[in-house]
Amino acid sequence: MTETGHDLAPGLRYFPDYFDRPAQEALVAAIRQVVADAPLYVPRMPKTGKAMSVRMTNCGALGWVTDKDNGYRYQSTHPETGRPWPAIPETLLALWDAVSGFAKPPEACLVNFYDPEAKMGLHQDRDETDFAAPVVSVSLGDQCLFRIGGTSRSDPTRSFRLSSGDVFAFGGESRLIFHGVDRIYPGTSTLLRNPGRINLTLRRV
Ligand code: AKG
Repeated sequence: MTETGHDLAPGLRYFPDYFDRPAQEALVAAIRQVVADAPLYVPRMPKTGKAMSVRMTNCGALGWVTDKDNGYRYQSTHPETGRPWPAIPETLLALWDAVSGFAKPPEACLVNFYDPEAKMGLHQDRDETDFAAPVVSVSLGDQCLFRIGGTSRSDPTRSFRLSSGDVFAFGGESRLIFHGVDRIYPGTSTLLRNPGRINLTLRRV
């Protein structure tokens, strides 16, 4: 674990290589258990019902979900199985304690799986009510091109190639910055059995 992060902007902290390879493997094993209990599903955009290219699940008391009829929201159960979400793995709770600077624990952990063609458009994480808490984000598996901007959609953006084990924290003045994933670089990591990337985001809701 590397707990020295770089401040990229006020409230925006980047911890390259936070998790070493054994820690990444343990985290993937924990996420496999989450997925066994709460399977990945295809989220759909509000109103249009268009499928997102990532597949998703969650762990924690609440999970972020989206569908055609009810849109973006947090709920306490999996949209397909109806079961409560599994608990957030201990390693992620420890990560939150180490990097969030926030006393209360995370309530939600969104698990995004990107296959080599998947991407995520620039957006803000603003379905939460508590913007005092940061969002803490973990990358596992193949590298991706991660883009961040400012708090207005028209602000200039910059891009980073994120690698497996990297951690980002968006808090304070950067809590509502636009961010997204422009592409995956398949074959750049041997961590996962198949090409692709897992992203985990810890949040207070
Ligand atoms: C989100 O889940 O809101 C994200 O922006 C994920 C970003 C990532 O995959 O690094």
